[in-house]
Amino acid sequence: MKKRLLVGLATALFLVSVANEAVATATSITNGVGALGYTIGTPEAVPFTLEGNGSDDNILYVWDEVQNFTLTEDLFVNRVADPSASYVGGGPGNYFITAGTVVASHYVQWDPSSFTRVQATLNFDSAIFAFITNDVNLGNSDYLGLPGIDYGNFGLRGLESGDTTNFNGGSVDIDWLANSPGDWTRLITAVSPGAAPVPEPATLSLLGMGLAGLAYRSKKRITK
Ligand SMILES: [Ca+2]
Ligand SMILES: [Ca+2]
Ligand SMILES: [Ca+2]
Repeated sequence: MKKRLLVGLATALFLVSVANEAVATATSITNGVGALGYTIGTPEAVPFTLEGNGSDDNILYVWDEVQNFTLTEDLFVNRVADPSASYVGGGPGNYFITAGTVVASHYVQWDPSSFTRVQATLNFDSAIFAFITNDVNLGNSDYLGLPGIDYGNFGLRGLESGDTTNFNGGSVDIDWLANSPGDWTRLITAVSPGAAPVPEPATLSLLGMGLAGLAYRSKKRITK
């Protein structure tokens, strides 16, 4: 009776906690040179609006966005780790990750107060597929952003030709020079073992109905 209700509640809490772990797949930033700090997380508490030169803090940030999402349309990217991979379409200048691929998304921010170069190795718990580095593709992929962040529409947020991104499995070496506004990129990885997909509303409502049913039944038994 009450025990079953408690089991139901514990299951719900467990599922909610699994959902919260959906943002934990950037594992570390190593070999850092040039920044004042290296942070896995957002520059401000969510919700917030990103602005060019809004942080200007010389800290390199990496945060996780939508996790383990099945692409419903081709996702245009700029730099791919393996151009011959089965999930890659297009060619130089118009690469894309094909619809149906399951991806995890992450964002990188380097917003120094004056011309400053940062070097670092960004490490993830799954293979890196691609970087999205230009303004148009960034804007078109903001649906993969972390809910609660308005990614803004300021120009020159992407990378410039001298900014390097060297892929190595679940890690990437970056060497970026920026000033105003800075360098922002979206990094696409394979499905992440460290993150559960965010439960869909249908799953949540089913869960709610299940709990309501359990509560009703246990109440009924107690009344009896
Ligand atoms: Ca700046
Ligand atoms: Ca740059
Ligand atoms: Ca830039």
